[in-house]
Amino acid sequence: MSFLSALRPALLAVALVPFAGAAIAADTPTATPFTLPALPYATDALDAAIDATTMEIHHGRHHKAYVDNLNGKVAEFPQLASLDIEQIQAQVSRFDTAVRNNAGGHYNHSLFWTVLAPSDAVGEPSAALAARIDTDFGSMQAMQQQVDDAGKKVFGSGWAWVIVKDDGSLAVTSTANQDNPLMDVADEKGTPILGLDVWEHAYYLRYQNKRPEYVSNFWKVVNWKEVSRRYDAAVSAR
Ligand code: MN3
Repeated sequence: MSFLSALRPALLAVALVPFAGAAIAADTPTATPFTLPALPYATDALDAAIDATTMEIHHGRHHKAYVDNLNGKVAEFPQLASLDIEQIQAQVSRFDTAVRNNAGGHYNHSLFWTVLAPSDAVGEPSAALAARIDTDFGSMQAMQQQVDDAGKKVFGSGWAWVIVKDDGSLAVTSTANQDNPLMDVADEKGTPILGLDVWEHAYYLRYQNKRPEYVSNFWKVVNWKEVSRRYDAAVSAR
């Protein structure tokens, strides 16, 4: 596969525009199809649960590193450039451990920022999501307890998730490292609608070893409008 054919069409279009293309030397591999999304709020906006310094480092350094490292794998695996980040998860076993870790890290954090919101703007679960939570867990409180338990029991680094399974039901699961339930290698697969990052980098500055306190405060900043939107999208896509 030639280098140019590996580029995403959008990038190719940019490269073919006169003048704009002049900045991209044809013989220089500069394909960086993955980009760090901006935070949808200020770094101090989640202070009810997460301090500004943690947000700055977590987004600006940790997430950025996953994006940079994933872009750094495109020369070795040119097909990455023609896949979106969800598609990569679904076939991650075709690639190496570095792609698995960094594509997972990019997907997971991109989801994480959107399912959080300032505590005065978190909204409520939609009627459809609330009903599904009651059906599958008995109550919101019971679902939160399962997520808390999943987050606390992750040994080392990982994530707790609420997923929509193929049959439309909700489940709580956890993954190690930067794995997620979209991955073809996941033990329990589904579409994540809420993710809780329990890596120490997500909470250590404020909470040190008190992961349960971080997990408890996490619920103050869960963006129910976005979780509900993701629930609707997952159910519609089935
Ligand atoms: Mn993280």
